[in-house]
Amino acid sequence: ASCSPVESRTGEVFPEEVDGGRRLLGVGVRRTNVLGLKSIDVYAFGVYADDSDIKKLNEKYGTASLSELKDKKEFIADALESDIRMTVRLQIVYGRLSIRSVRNAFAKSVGTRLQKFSASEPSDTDELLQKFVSLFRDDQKLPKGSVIELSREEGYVLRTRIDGEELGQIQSKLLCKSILDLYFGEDPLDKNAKQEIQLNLAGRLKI
Ligand code: DAO
Ligand code: DAO
Ligand code: DAO
Repeated sequence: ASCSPVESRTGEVFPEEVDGGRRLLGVGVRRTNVLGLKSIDVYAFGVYADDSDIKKLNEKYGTASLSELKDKKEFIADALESDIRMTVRLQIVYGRLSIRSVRNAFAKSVGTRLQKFSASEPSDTDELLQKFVSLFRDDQKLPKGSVIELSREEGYVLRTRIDGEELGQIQSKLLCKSILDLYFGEDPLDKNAKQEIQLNLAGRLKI
């Protein structure tokens, strides 16, 4: 399966490859409702993974068929858990994001996942959130066209960049998983994108 680098709602175009060999698995859009009245597109995103790291899933899934894997929950759960280098690239399309709304959205989307996943692996979620928040300045601007890269590096290190400038790294399996879960976990921000990502992940096991 191959993947279109153009996100169709927003027209945003993504590189086919980033970070030295991580190839595009799928693209999608993050929308939000304002007062339940109108929906706005906040950013388009692309999800990338390192091909050789994907092969870590071969031992368990190497003999499964594509049609079996494309809907298999356990397969995605293992991809979220495994030490596979991945990058999520966010391209901002809504140019009037306030830091306050970013904070609120973030506390809701990532905060709830940290809580959910830490039920099975105890960890100080408040401290993790604090660490992550402290990467960003209160006067950070995110105009239309800004690019945020969130990546999982070897050994479960979350690396954050804005317009190519590195803000910092945090070693946490839980934080990496909570962020990736937004894009291809059980209750994803964009369901079509998740399906595309899962299908392409499965497809790359086979090559
Ligand atoms: O500003 O009135 C508003 C609505 C903004 C919605 C905020 C959604 C933010 C999503 C997170 C963006 C992270 C880059
Ligand atoms: O402040 O309500 C809160 C709790 C934690 C929110 C975490 C938000 C982090 C997102 C970036 C903030 C930019 C200053
Ligand atoms: O879409 O709900 C979401 C969460 C997106 C996570 C983005 C984290 C990066 C935030 C950067 C803020 C810079 C001020």
